[in-house]
Formats: sequence, structure tokens, C-alpha cells
Amino acid sequence: MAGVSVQPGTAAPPQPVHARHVADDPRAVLARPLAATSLLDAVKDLRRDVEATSFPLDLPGTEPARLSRVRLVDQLGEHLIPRLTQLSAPAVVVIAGSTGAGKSTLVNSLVGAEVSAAGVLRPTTRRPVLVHHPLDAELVAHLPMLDAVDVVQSELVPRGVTMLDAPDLDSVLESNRDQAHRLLEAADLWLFVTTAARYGDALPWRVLEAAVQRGASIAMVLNRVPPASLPTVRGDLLERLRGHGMEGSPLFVVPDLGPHEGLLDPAVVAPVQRWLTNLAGPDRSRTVIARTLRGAFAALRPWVDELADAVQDQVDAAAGIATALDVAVAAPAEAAQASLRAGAVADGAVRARWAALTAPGAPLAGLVRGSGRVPGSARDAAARASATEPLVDELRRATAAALAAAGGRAEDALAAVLDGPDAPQGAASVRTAWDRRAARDDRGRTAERLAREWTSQGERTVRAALSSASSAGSAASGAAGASGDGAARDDKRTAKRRRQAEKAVGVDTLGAIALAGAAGVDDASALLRALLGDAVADRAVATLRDDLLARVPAVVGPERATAAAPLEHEDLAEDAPSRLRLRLAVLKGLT
Ligand SMILES: Nc1nc2c(ncn2[C@@H]2O[C@H](COP(=O)(O)OP(=O)(O)O)[C@@H](O)[C@H]2O)c(=O)[nH]1
Ligand SMILES: [Mg+2]
Repeated sequence: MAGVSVQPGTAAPPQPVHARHVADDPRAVLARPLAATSLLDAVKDLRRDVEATSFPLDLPGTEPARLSRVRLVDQLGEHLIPRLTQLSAPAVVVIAGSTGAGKSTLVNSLVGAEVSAAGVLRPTTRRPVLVHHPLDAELVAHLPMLDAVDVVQSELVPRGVTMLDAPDLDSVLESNRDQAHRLLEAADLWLFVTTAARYGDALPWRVLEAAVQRGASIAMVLNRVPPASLPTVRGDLLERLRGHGMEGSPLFVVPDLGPHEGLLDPAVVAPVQRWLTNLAGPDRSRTVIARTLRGAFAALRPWVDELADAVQDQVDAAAGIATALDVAVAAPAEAAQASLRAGAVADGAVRARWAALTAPGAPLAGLVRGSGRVPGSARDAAARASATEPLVDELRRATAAALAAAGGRAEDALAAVLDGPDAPQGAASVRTAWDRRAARDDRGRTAERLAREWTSQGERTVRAALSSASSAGSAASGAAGASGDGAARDDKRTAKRRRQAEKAVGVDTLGAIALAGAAGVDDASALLRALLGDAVADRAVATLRDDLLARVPAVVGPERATAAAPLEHEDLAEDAPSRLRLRLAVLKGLT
């Protein structure tokens, strides 16, 4: 079987007759699915990110940015994305023509397989068949006529094109089924198949004219032309095309070579195949999309940039507020530590309890005799331990109160910064979202926990001080033995008294005394020195005092954190503005 011929007996390459280039018709140049999809995806991504962008802080200029964001989401979602989706849909090429013209045979031959029933027995094509490339499945899914067709996939259909073997025109028009009409109206291109015998039929021309009026492109396949009559028939057909305003349409000629069943020779349909491939040409379709949407994309850039700038303002403001909050709590934290160092915990109930415990005849009275001996037995130690329990309770209560007060002053300072005349931009939004009640509830619990932890360190700290002194002491006594030094003898006496105190007073009670000393009861520190020696007593008291001061940040920090919680927003994160800018860059690269 010979290829498509333009002139019988010439070796002219099989080219369609063109009066006008198909590519000039924007309707004829449809999207390349890959590029179109990525462009569509890029715009969808942008829309999603723009929609997700919030402006948590009220700044000057935030309100216009919020409105602009809403309008941009609308513009993208209601206009650009539908338009892009439309442009990205594959071109629907409907194969139309009179019954028996060879439509189904042409479709089958183009895809190299019998996807649509063909034959002499009528009717053959009862339900339209839509053929597309497997990779276009997702885009094809958006086509409006899917419920009315059988869908077949073929690798031989160029991407970006779907072929629809429609029911015979005559039967479509007779049945006047809405579905069939919708099908034909959805077509972007008509590949009109006619024969030397049928091209004069009036009905197909009426249908074609209506398609041209709707803006569809037309190409003609003149099928089964006896070589002898080709010049006449071809001339006639071109005349008719001109008469119906279709002079620009390509014309393919398939010569008749006698009775035929099954697929046509691939060479015969190659020009039609090339035309289809050309139709789906990748770069051109991308250019068409870009050209069609150039105005929209150009408007998008400054718009998105503006939003990204507004997000940047939010991020900058958040950083400013965070710094202001840091500064706000620094002074109350330092003041709280200074007052703890000055003995705030000891004032009031603690000092009164100490006085009661050390009054003449009370459990801690006369612990140190003039001789330096520590009076008492292990039984006395147990009695003293239970007697000092109320002292530890009092210390815990006073410590909790002091720490809670530090938290309260931190809250006041935070409020002053967020409310004050020099409040940083956006502070009002943070202030509104700040859950002060929750902070207060937590504060009491936190302060009590910290106080309990601190008082539980008394005994442990004394034990640690004693054990480090005894290991240092045994090292020192070795040296003293050799030199007979007086200070070493003193150390020996101190160490002996320490051991006595440990046994007779008990580490529990020593811990309570050390806590009282660290809290600021100077008499307690003095007693501890008398019992344990200056070095060990001072070490224990200093350790406990440092421990107490170190708990201030644990109560002030959460105050700041609660106030700053509204800043923990992903749109206030440092990289927030770059998200939108990145989307814009991707889009720029695609258009
Ligand atoms: N000789 C010849 N027969 C053809 C050609 N195209 C189709 N036919 C035959 O014409 C008959 C009708 O073809 P079919 O594809 O079913 O036409 P449709 O009704 O337009 O789909 C079938 O028997 C085909 O084998 C062709 O190019 N040459
Ligand atoms: Mg058919």
C-alpha cells in the first residue's frame, strides 16, 4: 500500500496541503502535559502557600497585606488555576465523518491496534472510544465527556493529544443525544474523514461549519480515493473547503487500493501521525501557555514579593519582641537573686522558727559547749531531727513564696514591656494571645516544686561537704605528722568535733541548719561553723545558696516563655518569607 499522495505518479513527500499554518491557530496548539503540569503544579503550590500564610502580628501595613493575600488566593484559585488546568488538558481530536468512511480503521491504524470496532457491518461504533497516552491519564481524567466514552490507552498516541472515535455523525444527529453533542462540542480539533464517494454529502459539511464557528480547527482525510480520480476529487474538495471558510485546513489523502480489511499500512497514516505529534509539540505549547498567561504572571510577581515583604516585617517584628521580652525579665531575675542573697527567705517565719529552736531549753540550744565538745547522744540526734522538721517546712514555704514573687515580678515586667509606650511593634498581638492566667497557675506549682527540691538538698549538701573534708583531712594529717605543725593540730581538733557533730547532731539536723544559713539566718551559719569548722560549714552554706539562686531562672524563664508563646508560629520563623519567594522563583523558571 502506497503512502499518502498529493499528486498521483509524483514522488512528492507525503505532506498535508496547507493554506495556513496550524501552529498559528492558538486553539490548535495545546498544552504539553509535562511542562503544563509542572507549571500548573507550581501555581497550585504557590496558591497553597499563599493561602497558608497568616500574619499573626498586627503591624502597620498588615491589614492591607491580609486583604492582598485574600485577593491573591482568589486570583490564583478562581482564575489562573482553572485557566491553566484548561490549557493543560490534552487536545481532544474528534474523528468525524459519514458512516463507513473509514474512521475507526484510521484510529486503529494510528495506534497500531484494533481499539475501535471497524468493518462493513453497520453500525459498528456504538459507544465512542477515547484513546490517549498512558502518561496523560491524570489530565484526561478532567475531561468532561468521560462518562460517555470507552477510554483506551496507547503509547502510540502523542502525549497531549487524545483521539476520539465518535459515533457516525448521521446517527449522532438523528439520535440528537445530548451526550453525543457535548462530546463533539468539547472537541478542539476535527479530523474529518470522508471518501471520494461521500464528500458531497450535505450533513457533514453543516456539522463542520458549526465546529468552525465554535473555533475548532479542522483537518481533512480524503479516504479511499481511486488514483485516477484524485486530481478532480482533490480540486473539488479544496473548492468546498474554501467555500465553507476552511481553506486553512490541512488535507490528507489516502489512496484506494481495492477492498481492504484490518489496519492500514503505517506508512499510509504516517503524515496524520506526524500532524498529531506536531500538534502536541512540547515547547510550542508551553510558549502558548506562557504567552496566554503572561499578563497574569507579570502581575503575580510584585504581588507575591509584596506579601513576602509583609511576612518579613512579621519576622522582624517577632525578633524585636523576643529581644524586648529577654530584656524585660533580666532585671526582675537579677533583683530576685539579689534579694535571695540578702536573706529574703529568712525574713519572718523562718527567723522566728530559728529563734524558737535555739531558745534556752529548746532542742538546738547549747549545742556547742565552751570546750568545743558537742553534747548529746544518737537519741538526742533523732529528737533534734524531728524538732527541725518545722524549720525545713518553714524554709520551703518561704522559698516557694520568694520564687513565686520573682515570677510575679517577671510577669509585671513583661506586661510593662508589651503595654508600655515604648512597646515594640506587634506587641499588642502578643499581649492579647498571652495566657497570663495559665502562667500564674503554673507559677505556684513550679515555685513549690523548686522549693521542695532545694530543701531536699540540705542533708545531701552537708554530707558531700563532710566527705570532701574528710578525704582532704586525711591527706593533710599525713603531712602534719611529719612537720608537727600547729594548724594541722587545729585541723585534727576540728575533724574530731565534726565526727562528734555528725553523730550527736545528725546529718538531717545539720542539713536543716545549713539550709537556714543559706536562706540568710546568720546565727545558723555561725552554729554550723562551730559544729563543722569554718571551711566545711561555709562550703555547705555557699553551695546551698548558689543552688537557691540558680532556681530563679527556672521560675522566671517560663514566664517569658508563656508571654513569647504567640511568637512560636511558623509564619514568624526566620525562613517564612523565603517560602513564598521560592515559589515565585520556580514559577519564574517555568514561564
Ligand atoms: N479499501 C479500503 N477500505 C477501507 C479503508 N478504510 C476503511 N476501509 C473499510 O471500510 C469499512 C468501514 O470502515 P470503518 O473504519 O468501520 O468506518 P467508520 O464507519 O467510518 O468507522 C471497513 O470494512 C474497512 O475495512 C481504506 O482506506 N481503504
Ligand atoms: Mg466506526
